[in-house]
Amino acid sequence: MVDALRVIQDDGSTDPRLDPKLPEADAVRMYRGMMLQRILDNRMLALQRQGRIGFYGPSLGQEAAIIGAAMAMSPDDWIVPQYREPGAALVRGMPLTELLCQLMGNARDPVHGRQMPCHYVYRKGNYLSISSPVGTQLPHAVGIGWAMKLRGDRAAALVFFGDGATSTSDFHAAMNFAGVFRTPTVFLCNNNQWAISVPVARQTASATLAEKAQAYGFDGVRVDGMDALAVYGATREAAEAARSGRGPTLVEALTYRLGPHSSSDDPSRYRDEAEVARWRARDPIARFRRYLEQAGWWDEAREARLEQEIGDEITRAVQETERIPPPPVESLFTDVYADVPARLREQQDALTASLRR
Ligand SMILES: Cc1ncc(C[n+]2csc(CCOP(=O)(O)OP(=O)(O)O)c2C)c(N)n1
Ligand SMILES: [Mg+2]
Repeated sequence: MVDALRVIQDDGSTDPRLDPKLPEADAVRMYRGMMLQRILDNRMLALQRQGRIGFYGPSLGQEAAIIGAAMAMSPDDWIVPQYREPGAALVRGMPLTELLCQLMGNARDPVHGRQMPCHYVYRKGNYLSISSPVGTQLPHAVGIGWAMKLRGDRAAALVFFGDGATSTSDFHAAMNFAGVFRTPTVFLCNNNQWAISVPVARQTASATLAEKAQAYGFDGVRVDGMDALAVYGATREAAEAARSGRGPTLVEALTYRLGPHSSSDDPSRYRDEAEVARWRARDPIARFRRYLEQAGWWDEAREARLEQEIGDEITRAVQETERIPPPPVESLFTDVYADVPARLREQQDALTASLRR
């Protein structure tokens, strides 16, 4: 069905020429990352419907592309996210409660409730804050890579973006600069077939998105994005090329956005349920589970234990996060100016006085 690089077959067996031969612990960690992302999505969508968080953007169907790519990167590399990759932040070691604090915009939210929900940042894990306008993260990632190259760091920057972002001028600027200056950039395009209600056929007249790399003078590769090992292998190769001075690569991961664009969207208004069902049959998590089972690393009991463990972990984190109060009102005035200007100080004093009354 998909003319793209593929490692895990439908029955869970792998192509021996392409299998990255992950040790059991890494393979299980990859599965856990995907399961955590999926269970978290379901729980957060439910919390949003209950009015306990304001907004959520799920990754349903894209777990393999997100976790596979994130796990292919080294700790010194940077990850520049789009907005659908909390799973990648968790791979980087972001504590679940910190992620939930961002979603709730409370006093322990690293960005003090000033970002939109789902705009995670995890500085300790080299995970850049999200910028909302589509495609703007692409030049940021190329800039990070360019800085690394100038400093002589042996590291790469991975940037996530969608099929819709390939229509932006920032995509061109980033790809062109990366090609000319051979920056250590891994462009990971999650082609999930839709940009909210606009299908990918309306974004481009090219047969693939991967082939766009050719025009910028570097390699593009198309992988089955429902196959975590295919994404992992292609991203790892691209990251190694980047770190060793061979410049950027574009990886197009063919996926499908199985869920709504966000908690504010109803996709049944613009797309055919039969198309969704066709892609649902290729579920990346079910396929990876078959691979684990074939390797003799998984069974019903381990599955049940994992689900229980992740469910409990999320429950505990939600309970803890919901007890944290909102950011103090005075924080409105912090973090912007090193020396607060007089007129702002006046407003701050007026606010403090009025709060005291
Ligand atoms: C410049 C800009 N235009 C429009 C929007 C509204 N918007 C948010 S996400 C999105 C679609 C992006 O689609 P894609 O790049 O395919 O990513 P996906 O959501 O499918 O992961 C749009 C149009 C925006 N955030 N920024
Ligand atoms: Mg898309």
